[in-house]
Amino acid sequence: MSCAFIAIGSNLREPLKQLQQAVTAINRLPGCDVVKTSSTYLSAAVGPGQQPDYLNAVLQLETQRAPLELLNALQLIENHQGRERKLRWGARTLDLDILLYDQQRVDHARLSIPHPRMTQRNFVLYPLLEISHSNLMLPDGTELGTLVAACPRGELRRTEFSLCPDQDAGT
Ligand code: A4P
Ligand code: MG
Repeated sequence: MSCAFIAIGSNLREPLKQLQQAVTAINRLPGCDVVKTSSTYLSAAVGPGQQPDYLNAVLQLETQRAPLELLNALQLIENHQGRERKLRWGARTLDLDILLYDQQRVDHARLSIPHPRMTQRNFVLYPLLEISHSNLMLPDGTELGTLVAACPRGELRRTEFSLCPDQDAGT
């Protein structure tokens, strides 16, 4: 069993519902259990043009899926929730990024782990810290606490909305 951390984000079509639906869908994937969910965080979009604010969170998974198999499953969930890929960093109903997968490094045309931009993003680092600990280590030996200390919290705002798996799923 491996441990993976997934960043989830949405800034279109009821972001909270998108994130809740995604957590439920991930938790239902064979060979994947969502073991922790962070709070949700609001932040201004990093990207081109005027975009709505994002709602972001981080999940911890226990998974039997290999990294690429996990990516394939996450992309199907993105597509199922109406993800359109017109513009890099454009507004989206759902983005699912694999941040870390055990202590593995993956350097594949379709998959880079650790996620290359995670170290600079407050909307990734603060929710990750909430569900892990400051001595969580990246494969290069950097500790999460060091990254957080170098990344201002800025306008990132924790909300009261929660993302429990199967919430509102009618099960
Ligand atoms: N890919 C490579 N590595 C990974 C990985 N570790 N996890 C590939 C997931 N996918 C990975 O992603 C493009 C390709 O990256 C995928 O086909 C996959 O094979 P995408 O989701 O189609 O497009 P994207 O998300 O627009 O591109 P990118 O470069 O991944 O964007 P980022 O860096 O994820 O940024 N602002 C706020 N406030 N909150 C956000 O969540 N997110 C983004 C997206 C921009 N601004 C934001 C936020
Ligand atoms: Mg993405």
